[in-house]
Amino acid sequence: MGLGCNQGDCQEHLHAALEGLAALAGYATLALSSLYLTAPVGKTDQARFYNAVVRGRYSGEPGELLAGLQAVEKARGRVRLEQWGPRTLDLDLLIFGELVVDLPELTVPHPRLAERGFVLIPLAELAPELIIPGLGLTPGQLWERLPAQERARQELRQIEWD
Ligand code: A4P
Ligand code: MG
Repeated sequence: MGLGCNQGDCQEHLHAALEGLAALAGYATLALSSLYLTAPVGKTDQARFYNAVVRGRYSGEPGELLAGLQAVEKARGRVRLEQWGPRTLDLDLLIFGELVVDLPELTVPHPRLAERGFVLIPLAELAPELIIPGLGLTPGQLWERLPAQERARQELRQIEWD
């Protein structure tokens, strides 16, 4: 899962998200990446994001996990005002084992994962050898494939978890 926040006390929102995830039935967290402060991608005139990635095990269906993620977002007061706009908490389902899903409500692997350092760099920490289903490359290879200028623009900075 990808975790993002750029509104309010992000360390607090992200810690609450991790607790919310841990409380989902059938879900267990296996590993948490470092925390990164990152320049906004997509809609660039907004505050920097705090981003991290968690790896977990889930015993149910991907659609059920997505519903669980949305319930955790909602519990943190997330209101959807604007696509790609500021948010207290964004939880994205990045990868679900070997699965490739392309439905209106759920695309896995996450469709924009390959252009996003805030996903690829923390993912590379947790799973450097992972070949991303449907893309055939590791997170590090996908990152290296991006133009150097774009990588620099994303300004990934590793910071300490509180
Ligand atoms: N959806 C489909 N597939 C998925 C998936 N794999 N994981 C659907 C999660 N959701 C998925 O998402 C809109 C709809 O996507 C959901 O109803 C779900 O059915 P949303 O979270 O409601 O809306 P959003 O997050 O505003 O839009 P979107 O398109 O998900 O945006 P992203 O891709 O999440 O990007 N820059 C930095 N530096 N760091 C960030 O974290 N995040 C975004 C948001 C933009 N720029 C950023 C960051
Ligand atoms: Mg999202």
